[in-house]
Amino acid sequence: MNTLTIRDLRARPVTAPLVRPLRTASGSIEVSPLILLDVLTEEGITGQSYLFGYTPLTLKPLMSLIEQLRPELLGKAVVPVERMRQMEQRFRLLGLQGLLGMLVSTLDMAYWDALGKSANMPVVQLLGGEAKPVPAYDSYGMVDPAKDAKALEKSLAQGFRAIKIKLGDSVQRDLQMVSEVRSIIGPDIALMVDYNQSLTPDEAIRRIRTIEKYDIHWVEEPVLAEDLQGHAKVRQAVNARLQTGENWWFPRDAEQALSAGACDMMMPDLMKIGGITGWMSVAGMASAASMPVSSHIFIEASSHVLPVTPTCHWLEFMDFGANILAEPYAVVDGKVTPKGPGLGINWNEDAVTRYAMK
Ligand code: SMN
Ligand code: MG
Repeated sequence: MNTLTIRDLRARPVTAPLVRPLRTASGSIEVSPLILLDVLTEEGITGQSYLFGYTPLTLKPLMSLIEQLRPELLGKAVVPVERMRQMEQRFRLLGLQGLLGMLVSTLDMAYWDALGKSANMPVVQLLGGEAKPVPAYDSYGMVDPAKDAKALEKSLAQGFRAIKIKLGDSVQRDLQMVSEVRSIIGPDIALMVDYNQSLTPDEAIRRIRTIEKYDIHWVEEPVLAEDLQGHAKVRQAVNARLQTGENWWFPRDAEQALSAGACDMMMPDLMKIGGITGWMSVAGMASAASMPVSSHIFIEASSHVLPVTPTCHWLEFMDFGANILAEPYAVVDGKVTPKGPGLGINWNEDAVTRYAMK
């Protein structure tokens, strides 16, 4: 395999409709604000990945950041570990968080995609693994059990064996949501809940105790993501297992959460943890700590890294890319199988034109 050289970057902002708008205790997401990134190489291979901006207002600043960073990457080799080192050194004074961290991680995913395409292999295989199916859970926002009963039944009919819902409304609403969803899905389906950082540690302890009887598979981000001591305090006080990680920046944040005893399981986000390169070092830490690892959004790339994660747990099925991909990833029998070459991503050009950010 010859080394690839970066010839250019192409970035296109889109705001695509969501298959299922997302309501959380910390705000709603009505559209999917994405930057579609192409890393063009001298050799003719193009690495692709997408960045999820959370809100459309991040897209213009990100486009400008890409334009500014571009000259520093042109002519460089597509060697993800070296590019990560370059970014760490270049931005040591500023730090790699926020929009810059998202961009650096997204670039990393595109490099890995290019390498996979160049080797004509799915990325999972390049990482030393097999393209095997990963169990997925269907990820909902806050639900209205009466209105959403049909959707939940459909999830089960698709083969999902686990469902996540968002909590953090009033205590009564939360209790009602959990008890009604549990009765719709029955006792054999794993039920996860996510408070999206909305509670104080004391509130979290009280409120989690009221839902524990519904057999909760994990309780996610009950308190502020960066409050590692708060997570640890809640974890000590309740029976349910604590899940967190989607807001960790790069592998060092994972290490700090582990040291603080903040969680029983983790769910790093590829776009915040340092892309595939960052994920792989966290996978090592998690394995050494015997801690289950699930993914956060980014279905496509996550399906490639989970099979090479020794303590692989669940893939989150929340689809922000469905409407701009030529062949969105599907769930078969409740599982997602990585596709190649690369990350198995191709843009649906008609959709990209239709949903281009105005
Ligand atoms: C979530 C929050 C924001 C965007 C996507 C997903 C959520 C989750 O916390 O875990 O699914
Ligand atoms: Mg979450």
